[in-house]
Amino acid sequence: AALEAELREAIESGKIEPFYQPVVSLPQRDCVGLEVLARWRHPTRGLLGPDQFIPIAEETGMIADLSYHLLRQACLDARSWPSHLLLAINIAPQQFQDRDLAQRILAILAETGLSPHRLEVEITESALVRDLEAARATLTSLQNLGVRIALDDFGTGYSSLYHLRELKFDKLKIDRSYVDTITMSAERAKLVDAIIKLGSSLGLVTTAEGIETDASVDWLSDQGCDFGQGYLFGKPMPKEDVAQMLRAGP
Ligand code: G
Ligand code: G
Ligand code: G
Ligand code: MN
Ligand code: NA
Repeated sequence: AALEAELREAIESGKIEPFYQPVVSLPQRDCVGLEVLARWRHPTRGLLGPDQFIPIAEETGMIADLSYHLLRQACLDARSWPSHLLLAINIAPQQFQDRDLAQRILAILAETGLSPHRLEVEITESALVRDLEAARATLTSLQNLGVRIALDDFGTGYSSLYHLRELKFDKLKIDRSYVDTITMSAERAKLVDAIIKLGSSLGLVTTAEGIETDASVDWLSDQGCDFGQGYLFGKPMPKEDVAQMLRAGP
């Protein structure tokens, strides 16, 4: 309960900060975008990760405020990056119950001056199960204005062909629990290969998350995976480090 009150104050005073993790092309490893990952600079507990406050924000109805605050900040930061770089942001399943989600996101893009073509929204399938028609309407409004939609954490949770059939996504993100084991387990590798092929046959680009080794890069790009993300290319970092990375090259 104490943390809840502190979280509310932190959101309002801008202490929830966007960190950014590079997304790179495979096999070239050119940075093509950055994913926003929330961090809380807590005055006494140090830098807190999303697992320590996103669930609280979801339970207490603060997740929407938190997300819109982060999105606004991230759009302002992204405006100073080269214009080919995409900004990816996570939207919680619960936010899909807000009928104004697409309008709110588009209003923030307009207010900050970031082109919708530079934004990618990452959702998990839990966002789709409660009300598929509402989710379809939200996704379509965003896509019609040029925002891309990525299906995140694919391979965990539902991983339903039904969702792939019923909704049009732009990208599949393969969960890191698969990626870090592909070079150790032949069975995992076959599943990852199947996800990449499934994605490309449906016209979706694929990103593998959690890449930590050169061997994974080689294997994934041989299978046709388009993009990668992971500590091998860069950890989530504050905007100052992004600016430095972009000056230096990854
Ligand atoms: O479609 P557009 O011309 O804006 O694409 C710009 C660059 O972004 C291209 O080089 C393409 O390879 C890359 N790209 C296309 N789709 C995606 C995507 O969904 N995510 C990311 N990160 N890059 C993409
Ligand atoms: O950043 P890692 O660095 O610990 O993030 C863990 C998970 O938390 C990510 O996989 C992502 O799904 C979730 N996450 C991170 N930032 C946000 C955010 O701003 N909003 C939501 N809904 N989830 C986030
Ligand atoms: O949205 P979500 O699953 O997509 O975000 C990525 C999460 O994975 C963040 O918590 C981030 O800190 C973490 N992460 C990113 N790259 C790596 C990696 O190479 N290894 C591991 N173990 N975690 C990673
Ligand atoms: Mn994500
Ligand atoms: Na993920």
